[in-house]
Amino acid sequence: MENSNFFAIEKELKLDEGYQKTYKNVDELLPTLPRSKGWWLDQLLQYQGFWLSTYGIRGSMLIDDHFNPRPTDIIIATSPKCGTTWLRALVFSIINRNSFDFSDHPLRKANPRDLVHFLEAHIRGDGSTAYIDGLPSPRLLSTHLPYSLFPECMTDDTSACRFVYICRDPKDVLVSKWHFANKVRPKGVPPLSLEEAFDLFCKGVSHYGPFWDHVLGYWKASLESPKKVLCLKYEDVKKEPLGCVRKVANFLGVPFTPEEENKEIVEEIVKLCSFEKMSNQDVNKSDTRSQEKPISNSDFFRKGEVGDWVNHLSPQMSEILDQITEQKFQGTGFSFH
Ligand code: PAP
Repeated sequence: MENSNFFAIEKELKLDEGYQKTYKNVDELLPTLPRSKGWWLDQLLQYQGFWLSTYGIRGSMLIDDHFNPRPTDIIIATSPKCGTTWLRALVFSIINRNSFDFSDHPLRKANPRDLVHFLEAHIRGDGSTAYIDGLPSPRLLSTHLPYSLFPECMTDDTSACRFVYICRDPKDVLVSKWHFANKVRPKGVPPLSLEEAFDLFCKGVSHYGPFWDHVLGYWKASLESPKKVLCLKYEDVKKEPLGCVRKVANFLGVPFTPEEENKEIVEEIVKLCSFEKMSNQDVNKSDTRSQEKPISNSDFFRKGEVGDWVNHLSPQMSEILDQITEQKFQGTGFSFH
């Protein structure tokens, strides 16, 4: 969500020349980009092939110019509504499994987005990278940015930082996104109809979309650099949560020891991060929204099911989406089945 005064406040801070230059470049670029209707408050702008809010574009340009990646960085990457909250919780609990007791775990008291920082947002904080520069290693950072928008120093084979990506059947993504949009649209703005959401989504006009190009960027990177990028599917994590948690731990170089297996730590993690458990934590039931936090914790928990699209999309809509998906993924080796 945009806060129109935020950028102005940042610019009032005395940032060094390098930042001033990036902000100037952003200012000059934004008016030149193609625009389309947004899903809630903001318009979406087409930047390097993807539809982003001004917030995302600014974040990407700041990352390009000022982010200092570390070899130990773990980037949790998602296209919105593919399981960001879930993956943040899973990776956080895998990485920190020796630091906390499961009966008194931070995930019982905090929403995952307060534990795993959103890279595009925190890159600016006070307008600089100071906040994320100060985080201890290994840093867990979350992003919605497409893989192609990351600088080479993060994506080339010489950099050791890793990306864990999760994607989901676009029919469920559309339905989840449509519900979310209507929850967070400002009061007084008429609801977004499912038909309109469907049209925008199919045209690729959704946050960080086209959805399919987002998936393909990470999928191809996972084939080219399997040690750097791991691609998961929401449906697989639902079906085989234990296997997927082990896979993520292996990928991140922190496999479960036989002792941990005996103590059923993997089972504990899966239970702690399950939709049922998380959506019932008091902190995640909070539906308080404010100008600083326009999206409440409870907005990230709806049904958490595979295939809920069937209750919303017409057979024709689902057929069209399946056709687009088939065409886009043809010959890539990727599919949702
Ligand atoms: P974001 O990308 O905007 O941060 P994200 O967390 O990816 O949102 O999406 C929310 C979806 O994940 C919701 O899906 P639904 O609308 O189809 O229900 C939400 O219910 C689901 N979700 C949240 N937490 C979990 C979880 N622990 N397990 C499974 N699904 C979850």
